[in-house]
Amino acid sequence: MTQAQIAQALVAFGGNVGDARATIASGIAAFCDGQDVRLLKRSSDYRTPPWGIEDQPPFINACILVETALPPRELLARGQMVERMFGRDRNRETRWGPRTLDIDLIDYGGETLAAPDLTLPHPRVLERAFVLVPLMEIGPDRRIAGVAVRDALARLDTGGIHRLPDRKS
Ligand code: A4P
Ligand code: MG
Repeated sequence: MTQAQIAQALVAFGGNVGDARATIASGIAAFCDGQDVRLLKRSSDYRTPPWGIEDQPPFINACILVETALPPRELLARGQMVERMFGRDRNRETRWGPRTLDIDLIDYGGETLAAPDLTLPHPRVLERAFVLVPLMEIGPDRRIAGVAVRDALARLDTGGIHRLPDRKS
């Protein structure tokens, strides 16, 4: 019997339409089924100022560390399926604009890939405090594109990013 390759991946969740905290909680539960994708760590939720297009409501962001037997493109497809489950419709939105749920693959086992449908590590992660602040909680020493999360974050402005208390379940 061949053993599936197991990899660790970092995955970022964000949203700013509707009850984004509830959507992210349900989205993480749907993404991590405990079989193909196992949740190892989850950051707190953060309220973050909008990046890219500033004239839109604040986002809620969180990051997770998972263990998975899925190859990178299948993990991406799983994220896109979960985005659709929570009402995301790419045809009706603008790049960097408001969305119910955005799921980005930040890192997959340290692999590098540069294809239109999937770039690894995520190309804009080192510029984004809204990803790096939650990542600090789950892996400050993890290296992304050769840079430790804590060092990448030290270069950025974290103003306006607030950790939110745990939700009552
Ligand atoms: N794609 C390529 N590489 C990846 C990857 N590593 N992970 C492709 C996920 N997707 C990847 O994504 C566009 C295409 O990127 C996909 O078809 C996929 O094949 P999308 O989610 O449809 O489009 P998008 O999200 O509007 O564009 P983009 O550039 O991915 O936007 P971002 O980077 O996700 O930005 N401000 C705050 N504070 N918090 C946020 O969460 N999010 C955005 C969206 C803007 N501002 C924000 C936040
Ligand atoms: Mg995206």
